[in-house]
Amino acid sequence: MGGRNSIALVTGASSGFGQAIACRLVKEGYRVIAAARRKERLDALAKQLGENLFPYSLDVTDMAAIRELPKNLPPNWQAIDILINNAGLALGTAPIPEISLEDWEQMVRTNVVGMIELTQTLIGGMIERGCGHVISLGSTAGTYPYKGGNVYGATKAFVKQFMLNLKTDLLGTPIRVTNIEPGLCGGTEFSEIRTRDKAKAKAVYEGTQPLTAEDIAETVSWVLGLPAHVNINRIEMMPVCQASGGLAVSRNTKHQD
Ligand code: NDP
Ligand code: 8X3
Repeated sequence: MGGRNSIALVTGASSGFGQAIACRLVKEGYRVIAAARRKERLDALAKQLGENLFPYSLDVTDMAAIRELPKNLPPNWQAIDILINNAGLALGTAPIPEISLEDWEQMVRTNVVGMIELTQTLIGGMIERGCGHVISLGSTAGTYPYKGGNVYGATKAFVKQFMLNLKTDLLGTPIRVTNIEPGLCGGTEFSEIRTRDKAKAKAVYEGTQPLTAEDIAETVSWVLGLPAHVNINRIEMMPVCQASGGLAVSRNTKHQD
């Protein structure tokens, strides 16, 4: 069981990392279920990549749709051994308390609740078949705080700890669990969705050489291709032009005491 002809479900495959991961895996001989809300993009991908890519319309905030997923797939696509929890987003850059509650809720529902539900839905089959790998997209934002990162960073900290705990719960099974934690990565829709402003999104990457979606796909391919007894728990990756910033100090704060 397992190996290059396994079935992988990639969420958020209509753009960015998810699309690059889906392309890379199909080219390497995996069969890929590409899931996202924008089905027309997935259909275009299927046209390009052929019958080893199965486009599937899925909103990961729709719990009923997640639970129905396995039985809605054609029988020869149901044995999903690789789950790539990639669908996710940041909304807004405002610090607390200016950020909107609606944005917070959407981030939590997508990055946290959707990821847990999908993992819970598919993990039983992996355990039964004695083979599987769950990979999630965390972020450096889940480890290093920055101004305006608030709920987005917290969702990614949740993803990191959930994956470590998942690995612990699965001890004694052959299922592998990996959290990939990239820093600055360009060429995707991430910053445009976050800032809701093309010019601001462009400015995020000015003068940098950020990671690319292909770098992330290469990392996914590497962790999957390692011998079955090797588990990469976490990978933190940044472009060479990025580093963690250290602690901040305010020199003029007014206190009551
Ligand atoms: P993109 O915005 O390019 O892609 C996000 C994908 O998620 C899209 O395919 C989108 O598809 C999908 N998605 C969003 N909401 C939902 C939903 N409710 N249901 C199903 N799919 C959804 O971003 P990236 O490729 O850059 O990011 C991918 C992941 O990597 C995210 O989890 C992000 O947090 C993480 N990340 C990104 C970094 C970066 O700098 N770019 C760095 C570190 C981590 P659709 O709209 O069609 O549903
Ligand atoms: C995306 C990276 O630094 O914009 O997760 O939060 S960052």
